[in-house]
Amino acid sequence: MANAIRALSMDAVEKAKSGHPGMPMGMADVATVLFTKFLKFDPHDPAWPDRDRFVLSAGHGSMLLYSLLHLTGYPEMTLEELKRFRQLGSRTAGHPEYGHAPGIETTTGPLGQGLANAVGMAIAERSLNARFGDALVDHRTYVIAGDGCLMEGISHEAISLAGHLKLRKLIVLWDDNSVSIDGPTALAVSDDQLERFEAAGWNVAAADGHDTDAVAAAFDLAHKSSRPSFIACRTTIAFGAPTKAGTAAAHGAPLGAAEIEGARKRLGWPYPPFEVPETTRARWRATGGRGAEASRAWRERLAQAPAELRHEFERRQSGELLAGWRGALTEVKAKFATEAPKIATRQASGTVLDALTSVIPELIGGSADLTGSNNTKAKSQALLTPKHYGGGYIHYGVREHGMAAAMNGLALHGGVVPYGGSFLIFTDYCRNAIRLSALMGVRVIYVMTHDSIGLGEDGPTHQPIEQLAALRAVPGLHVFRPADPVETAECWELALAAPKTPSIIALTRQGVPTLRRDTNENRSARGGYVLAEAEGERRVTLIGTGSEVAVAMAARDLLKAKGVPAAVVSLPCWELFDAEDATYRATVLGTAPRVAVEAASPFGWERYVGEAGAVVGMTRFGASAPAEDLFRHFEITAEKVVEAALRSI
Ligand SMILES: Cc1ncc(C[n+]2csc(CCOP(=O)(O)OP(=O)(O)O)c2C)c(N)n1
Repeated sequence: MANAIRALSMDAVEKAKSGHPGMPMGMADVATVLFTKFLKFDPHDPAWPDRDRFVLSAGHGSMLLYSLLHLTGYPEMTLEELKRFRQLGSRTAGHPEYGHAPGIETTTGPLGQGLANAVGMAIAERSLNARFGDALVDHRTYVIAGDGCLMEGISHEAISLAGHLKLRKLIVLWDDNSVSIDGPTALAVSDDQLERFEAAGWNVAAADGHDTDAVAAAFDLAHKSSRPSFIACRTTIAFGAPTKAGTAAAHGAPLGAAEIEGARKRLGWPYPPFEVPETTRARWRATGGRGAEASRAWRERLAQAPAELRHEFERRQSGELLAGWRGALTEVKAKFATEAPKIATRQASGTVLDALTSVIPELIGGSADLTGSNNTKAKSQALLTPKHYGGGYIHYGVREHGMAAAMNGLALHGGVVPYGGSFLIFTDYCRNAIRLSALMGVRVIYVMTHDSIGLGEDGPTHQPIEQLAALRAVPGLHVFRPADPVETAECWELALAAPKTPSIIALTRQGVPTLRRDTNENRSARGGYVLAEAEGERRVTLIGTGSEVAVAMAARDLLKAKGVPAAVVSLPCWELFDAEDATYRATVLGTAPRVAVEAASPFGWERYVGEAGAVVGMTRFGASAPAEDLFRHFEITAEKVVEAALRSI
């Protein structure tokens, strides 16, 4: 059965003239043990919520996954698809892509991400188990990780968090083949991985990855552990290849006709390319059929569960929020508008969360050790800990990248809605995970506070300059920068209402005035709108986001005193604004000259202000000083906006 994986993998890579045959051939035995004996799955019910999750973190070995999905009978993973490996429009992309075919649980390829996603999946499982019980939620998360995954920094964050949270249903299978691209791993790494995982609180074991009994015994032990488990599977990369086995040459290139012929001989696999004999196919199909009874029994348990529990479970799985959740926001918005507080938008966000957590019980919040700064913990939230997985708040520790990737896993698992906080500057520390949220289209909400020089004394290391531009460049990511408490509530509403889009909510540390007094309509929903129309014929349009909308409003007053009618446009979300029709955008932006103001890199603002317009922004790094001094020093002031406006009209 393992040889079927090996043959399909080398054949597909050969046909595509590109790909990674070594890893699938090396891990074929381990994967066969996992799928034939342990993994709970049903190819005909691939979205079965209580299935085990299988994550191929070493995504370059994608043919391992595709072969398994094909052989076990996932209807979409046909032999044709294997033959179209790495071709445009196929389900068999170079690296596994979430959504391309059932059975692909996450997009992997950037090494280490899958491992960290799996931590999130395992957290989601424990969380839902605490809420819905063993009858409905009781599954494992398996990961195959390679040397590369374990060398990546993110693996440290992931395994440390998993050990701390005692995620006993997480099992990592390490493809311990001592080879990566440059050659033997000894060139670059000397870690004792078993000791490393043990130090992080894991149960560890080692097995010969080609001895199926030994691998199975390690699984049995792992299932009994009260900790997450790490199984080092000693393997030979490209097992079976006569000259390339055990060498880096087999990592990422087709083996070539002669080597493949030699491998077929060695493995005792005399069949032509892409052919799997019926007896072997039948055994794999039987493996695929193993889970049907379990999934049927599970559906029966769900059907027999108390109606309220069942409906809640089904609602959460669908990703739909409880009817009426927006009502909680309506009240908060109305209160903001009436009381018109001058508060930081991070504080407004905290108030919003206090209102949301009771109406959206599936929210799982957290912060990378900045809870008090990010205002991410709602008053009612209990901590999610090994003793209480039912809690709704995670102290992720100083692990931004691990947090972001875990949130992807939480969202992918389903049944929960993750949000997590850090400083906006540290989006750079978790950028790849943010990018993958967007690539996969999952609802992950990043609460990123301290969004400009307005954070003050912490200085230029902490003051974002280019981060907004960089995040706005990510396709499919909504970057919100609300101007005041009302917009903050509106942006939260928009982030939650987009089940397939990740959001960044960039929030201030410093207080901002409440500018909006109308709350009937979510005006942020169109991305940008006229906050204050010019009194008289518009001579200039001032555009701002976040805390600089108040700067634009002050500039508008100064211009008015000079007899220059100016409009102020708040632009909290470029992506939503760009999605509006041209007429709306033209009406908002107007035909008068435009001046943008944002305490960040001007990069990208040309598109709104045009050649003739001006941008008041940051063209260098910030400095350490009180916020008001910095705005003056860097000339992000109403007076400078007025000067720019007068120059441009
Ligand atoms: C973050 C990241 N960096 C670099 C790469 C490029 N890359 C792909 S596979 C690989 C080597 C991985 O070695 P290992 O995990 O031992 O895989 P094996 O050689 O056993 O297939 C590298 C550097 C990547 N995919 N992701």
